[in-house]
Amino acid sequence: MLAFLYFVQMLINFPKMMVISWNNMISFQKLPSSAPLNFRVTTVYQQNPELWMTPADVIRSTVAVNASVCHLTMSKSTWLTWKVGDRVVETRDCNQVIRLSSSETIISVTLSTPFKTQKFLSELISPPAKPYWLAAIGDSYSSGQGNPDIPMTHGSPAKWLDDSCYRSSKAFPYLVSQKIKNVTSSLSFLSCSGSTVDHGILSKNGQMERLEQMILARGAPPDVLFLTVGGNDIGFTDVISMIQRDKLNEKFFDMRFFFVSHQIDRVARRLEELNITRVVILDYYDVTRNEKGVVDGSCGAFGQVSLPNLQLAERKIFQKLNNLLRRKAKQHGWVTVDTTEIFRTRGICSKDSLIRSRNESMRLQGNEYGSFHPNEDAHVIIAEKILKLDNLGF
Ligand SMILES: *[C@@H]1O[C@H](CO)[C@@H](O)[C@H](O)[C@H]1NC(C)=O
Ligand SMILES: *[C@@H]1O[C@H](CO)[C@@H](O)[C@H](O)[C@H]1NC(C)=O
Ligand SMILES: *[C@@H]1O[C@H](CO)[C@@H](O)[C@H](O)[C@H]1NC(C)=O
Ligand SMILES: CC(=O)N[C@H]1CO[C@H](CO)[C@@H](O)[C@@H]1O
Repeated sequence: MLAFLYFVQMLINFPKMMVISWNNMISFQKLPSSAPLNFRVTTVYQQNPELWMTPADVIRSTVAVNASVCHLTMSKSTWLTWKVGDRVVETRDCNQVIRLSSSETIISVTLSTPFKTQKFLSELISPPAKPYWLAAIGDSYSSGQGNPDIPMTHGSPAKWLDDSCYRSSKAFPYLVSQKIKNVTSSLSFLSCSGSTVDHGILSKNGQMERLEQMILARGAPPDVLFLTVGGNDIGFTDVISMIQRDKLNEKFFDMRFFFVSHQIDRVARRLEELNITRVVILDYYDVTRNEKGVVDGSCGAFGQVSLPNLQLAERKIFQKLNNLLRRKAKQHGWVTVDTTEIFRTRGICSKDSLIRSRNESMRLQGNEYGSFHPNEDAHVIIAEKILKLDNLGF
């Protein structure tokens, strides 16, 4: 008889149990104490971000919740049967960590004791799990070149999220997705050291194509996309080698700038086709300034280069590229991250440098490819700056 009354009361209370709030964590409305049964569900802390590198990752994505009836008084012999979709777990534990895919919206639990017929069923509906989706495409700047996850030691090579792309969990895209408050995040980290628009970003099986496949699997574009592009297209390595040989040819670079401008427009067109509206583009970090904010190559990092040549390159190439990037960002409605202040006194010859030197690169990763890239402190500062941007929903 008592069981029957409980059952009736549960039916009466059932609609209340569906009132839920998903704002910060899944928290189901607390039911009146007269309610015979309710369970508490909290999100389980998950390491952010979940890496989404293929469509399968996107589809498999889950959120872990902790469903608990530990606050109810139950006899020790009670069995709990948790049910989500086709999955059934029988346990004596009063709580259960359950992974929900975005299509699963109902959790139920049945309590049963061996000799009594009491059986209480409760079902709660939660809206689809929705991680904040970040994507990063571009070159070594956003891949985190120069900053292995674990530096090399005697006998074992440096460790990276991906060693052919020099992709690092110390890079700003990863740091930003790690630090997003109160939501789970996923990151499609596609940036790859050495990428240009033609080789890496828009090429066949390139970064944009891989992103497109994930967008199709998801049925929606990423919430925000980070982009670092232009440095390899303009040919930063050529710039350095030309100023070393005292052969900086402005005319040659004028043509390159014309080409890079066109390449960025091609990237913009693809992003538009994919309905990616929130694009954050970073200008290039200035490697040339010392602690006084003055262009300085005297520490030898640039090799044998005259100061006038370095000043010329700084003005006619590095700054000019950043002006182009800012202009393009404005034209395409992208958010720009201006790093001028960050690197104003912290170039490679600064006493307080934020740039990897060749020696550091050799020591950390066993080759020189990391040199001239922002170091891990720089990535932390850039990530902080991005997290403070308005209108990104971080
Ligand atoms: C789940 O909830 C129960 C009861 O509230 C708690 O004791 C347990 O530690 C939680 N488990 C996790 C993984 O959060
Ligand atoms: C972008 O949006 C348009 C219009 O809503 C839609 O037709 C198109 O399929 C979308 N593209 C992708 C890749 O989702
Ligand atoms: C880099 O390493 C080389 C060889 O180990 C050394 O001779 C040179 O002084 C170092 N340069 C700097 C700037 O520390
Ligand atoms: C569950 C969770 O992460 N809650 C956090 C939401 O954000 C506030 C303010 O940043 C934190 O205090 C909570 O811990």
